[in-house]
Amino acid sequence: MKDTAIIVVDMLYDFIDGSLACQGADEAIAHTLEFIKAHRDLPVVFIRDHHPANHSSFKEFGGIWPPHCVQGTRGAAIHEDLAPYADDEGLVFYKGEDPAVEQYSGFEGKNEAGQSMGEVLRLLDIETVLVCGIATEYCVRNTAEDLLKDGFKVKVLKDCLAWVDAEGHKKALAEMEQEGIKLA
Ligand code: VGL
Ligand code: ZN
Repeated sequence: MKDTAIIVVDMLYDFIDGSLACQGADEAIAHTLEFIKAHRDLPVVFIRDHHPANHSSFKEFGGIWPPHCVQGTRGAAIHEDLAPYADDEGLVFYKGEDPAVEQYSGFEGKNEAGQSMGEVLRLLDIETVLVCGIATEYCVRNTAEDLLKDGFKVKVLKDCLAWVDAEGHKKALAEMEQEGIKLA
């Protein structure tokens, strides 16, 4: 029985070198790859922001972000160094597909079979989740908080994060720690 899973949030090209490139992304990817290789026995779950071209989070449609992670584009793809570990479609969860809804958290993301991440983690008997990804202040934080609320033990891998804003990143880490999320 496996009781720990690694959760990789939005390590997608638009957050790395694309329209919403985040600070620290290259280091975060290198460290995530090392971590995965050092823990080959742990399941790796991937979250993918996956927007239709008219998503309401885009400035042109009333939101605050440039267009990003549009379905079918390079920007929506998992970084090539990590992609080989995303070979089990059952462990890849898509979010942000409803044009009307901003969905920072991956918790309600759905895999190809329509199962939610929370549901699949339960089926796998996961108790502890090690969360990394992009961006600390948005999708990482919201995903970690939803997991904590649902009863998982949550650790955020500090060296495996990238952020929109350095101050926002630090503040988000401090607040997550206050809430009971561990930093590892
Ligand atoms: C994200 C902004 C918009 C994220 C997703 O993954 O943190 N940020 N969509
Ligand atoms: Zn998005």
